[in-house]
Amino acid sequence: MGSISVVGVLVTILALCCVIPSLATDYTVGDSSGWTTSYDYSTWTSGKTFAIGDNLVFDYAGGHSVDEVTPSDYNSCSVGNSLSTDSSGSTKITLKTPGTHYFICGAYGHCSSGMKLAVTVAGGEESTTPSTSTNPLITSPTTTTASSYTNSSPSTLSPPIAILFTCLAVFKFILLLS
Ligand SMILES: [Cu+2]
Repeated sequence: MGSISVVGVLVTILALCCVIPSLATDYTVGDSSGWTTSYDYSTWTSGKTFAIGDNLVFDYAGGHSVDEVTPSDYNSCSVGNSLSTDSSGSTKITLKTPGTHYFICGAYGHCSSGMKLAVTVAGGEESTTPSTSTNPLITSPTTTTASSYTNSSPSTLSPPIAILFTCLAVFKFILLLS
């Protein structure tokens, strides 16, 4: 009695455990305002957490562009040395590396009018092998500097696996009660 629904709940929980870490988020820069002058993008980024694999979507009218620039060009609003540029009107940028990424509008005067965006991507491993970022289970920081815990096996138990074992333990407990 009731064991089928318990199994159903367990399967649902396990499915959620597996799916949640791999979700990538699309962020529309400036929300409904889009990519424009006279908007405070530092306010827009505050409170948001950006992860590797997330996308920035810039929507804008003609006359603007999205230029990825160096920190110094971002601070000084210098145009013309951009690392990449796009003026298609809808620019989607996938955040592939941790650290801070800087974007400005390449139109003269627009950066100083507010069209500048700095996005910091969490996920701290200073790895030079981008192939590891394709596996969502390896995005958790497991660097030796970050783990000050005296765990006997710090690298063998990733968070999703730990959640899975917790789910199994709860399931066994429910079976014992029924
Ligand atoms: Cu502009």
